[in-house]
Amino acid sequence: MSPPTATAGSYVALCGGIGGAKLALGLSKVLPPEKLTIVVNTGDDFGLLGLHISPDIDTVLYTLAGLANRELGWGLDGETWGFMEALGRLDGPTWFRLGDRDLATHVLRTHMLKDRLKLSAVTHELALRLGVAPAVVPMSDASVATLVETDEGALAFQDYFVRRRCEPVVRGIRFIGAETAEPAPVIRAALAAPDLAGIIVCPSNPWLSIDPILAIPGLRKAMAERRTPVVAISPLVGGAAVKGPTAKIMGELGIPLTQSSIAAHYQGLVDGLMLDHADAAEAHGLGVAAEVTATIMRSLEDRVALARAAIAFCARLRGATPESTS
Ligand code: FO1
Repeated sequence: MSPPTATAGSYVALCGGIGGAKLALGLSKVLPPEKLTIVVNTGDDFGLLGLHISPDIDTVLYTLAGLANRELGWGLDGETWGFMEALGRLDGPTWFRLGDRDLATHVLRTHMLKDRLKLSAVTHELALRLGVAPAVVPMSDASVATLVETDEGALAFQDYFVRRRCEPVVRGIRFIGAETAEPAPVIRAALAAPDLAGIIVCPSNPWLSIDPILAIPGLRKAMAERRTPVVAISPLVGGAAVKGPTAKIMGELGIPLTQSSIAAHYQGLVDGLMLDHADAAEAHGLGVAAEVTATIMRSLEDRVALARAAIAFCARLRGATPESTS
């Protein structure tokens, strides 16, 4: 793969965990690192055994560092589970699996936060130490917690997602603390950059992974005020989610499993929606520009191709000739 060119404008990507990280990796392969800011959902963050755990940040960092556990989608490659075994023997909580290698990240992050570093500074430091060059930024330094209202009552995100395996029926989703949270300063700067060429909403779960980011008023406002295209990649292919509980949640919230629903969800915020060839018949009447492409990312080549297509779509919406990113 040839190196990225220095001529491209800058891009901001909004990203959740596994699906988002795949596209973030593709973007990191085609853009110079100083031209890419990846804003990561922290609504999934939680405390366990005194540790501050930021699952989506870690998934993005590990993926960009080439260290991700490909089987699980989260955690580190070559992981061992001695800590979990010992914890189980002591009757400690084992529903959320912390691998021996991964544990080092949680311990160090927690230690740095106790030393009064902000989450964005800690994330920057971890990225440096893992050799991740693009800016990976938590959506806010303030705590914002995703709360899932279910038929069994309100559940903290990881209780719903991991402990209950997304089984309870979702009635609504809230983001506790979002109203007063400010975007991390790096995000404001990236969204105000004079060369900002596009904002890319990764194919993460719109309700669970992107909405927490958009729930931060300052971030939403900065996005609404920008003069550059925002494009989203649909997480649905052929009426089903590529991964995770997106389709189940949409069904439970009474939302049809269509590309129109995704376009409607992002209405007023995005200028374009990218959908898979399988959904070409749905490309008209979405109320936003549509781009039909291959959105399923199995290989690195797929990730790079989708990143290039998203950048080219931004260029098309700007009315510009696409920059060379090959
Ligand atoms: N997901 C699971 O389904 N089970 C786990 O035990 C689990 C542990 C875990 C540990 C560290 C980490 O960074 C992520 C982990 N995840 C686990 C993934 C995570 O809960 C979700 O994928 C995200 O929060 C949703 O994006």
